[in-house]
Amino acid sequence: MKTYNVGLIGAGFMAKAHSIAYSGMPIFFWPAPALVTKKVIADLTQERADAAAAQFGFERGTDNWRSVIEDPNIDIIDICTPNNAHAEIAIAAAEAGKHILCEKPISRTIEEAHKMYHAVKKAGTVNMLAFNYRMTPAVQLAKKYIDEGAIGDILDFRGTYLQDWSADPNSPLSWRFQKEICGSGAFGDIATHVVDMLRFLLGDFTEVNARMATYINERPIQTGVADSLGNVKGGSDAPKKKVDVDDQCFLALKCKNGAFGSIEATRNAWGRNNYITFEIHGTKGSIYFNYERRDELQVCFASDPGDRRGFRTVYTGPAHPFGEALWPIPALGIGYTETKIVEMYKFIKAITEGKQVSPSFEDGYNIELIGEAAFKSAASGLWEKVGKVE
Ligand code: SOE
Repeated sequence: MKTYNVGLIGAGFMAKAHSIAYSGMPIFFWPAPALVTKKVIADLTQERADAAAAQFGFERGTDNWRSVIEDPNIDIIDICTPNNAHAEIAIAAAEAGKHILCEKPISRTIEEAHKMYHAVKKAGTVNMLAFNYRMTPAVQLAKKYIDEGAIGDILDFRGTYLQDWSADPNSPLSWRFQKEICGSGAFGDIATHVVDMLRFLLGDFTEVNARMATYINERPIQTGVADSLGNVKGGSDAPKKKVDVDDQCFLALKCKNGAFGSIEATRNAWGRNNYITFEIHGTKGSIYFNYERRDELQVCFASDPGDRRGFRTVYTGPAHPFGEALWPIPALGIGYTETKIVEMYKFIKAITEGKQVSPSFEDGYNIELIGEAAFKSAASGLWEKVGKVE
């Protein structure tokens, strides 16, 4: 069986998820399309890289990410850094002819997304963006219902991504609140996941009318490099710095297929943890998904007799997309890890078969274009057209 060597850059929370996925992919998907050897992990210091290598199962650590890209034995570059490093690393990796898996969002700006897209297009290597939630079997099942016409023509949709890890004004100012590093706040960090899922389910968006708001205008400066994702340590007397990204975004969207709907996101919604939902209404029925109950898909069919009509719950299992490879009984439980393992399976399969996979850098660029139109609309107050990949 073919084995690919991976070099992973950035040793935080996402590196943990990707590392488990490299190991878990052949355990679930056997025979695997190929195996992956965790060769080298890079981080800002040698000490952190060595610690991550030991914890995540890499052969070695390095503080020099360029050496990973220059290494001819490395086939795959996996980018798990904050957003400000995506473009530089991805472009260098593409120029070195590597396959690339990159964490979302694609970049901080349209200019970066444009360059990244053209670099991978020129390289002709497999490129993937880690929008993992669409890999959830229930989301894939929703796609099946829609494509089969089971809920008819799509009329409208609403999507949410609500979390509360930054609702406390004393939760630290990590890179996720600094425009220079992240590009945008709630939009890039979490709304993009819902945009990806709804694009996957419904197709392209053409116009957007958006509102963006920042409620917590300054936060205590984070100590240390690791992102604590809001875990408050210390009091409010720590020195503070300005937040220059959106806390909350609300997008009204028009879809190419004629449907109309909304997407909203915030990381300040007390009581909501990873509340990723969508509800889609069609002429023949409706579909509802909530990631916090990710083994379930709720469906309602207009054709059911009036006295029985209502949402029914389908628990995903072996009969559903990726189900045979996952667990043998419905509702044994899909977790975050499984979504990452399915993502990894699709990525490695695409490399083995020499085919491009979705979500690709092109998808990421499209989502960045939706963001560009949304921020433009928030400033103008008008409907703005979504630009084209060029
Ligand atoms: C923080 O909001 C975060 O870690 C996101 O960056 C991830 O993409 C999301 O899946 C979990 O929450």
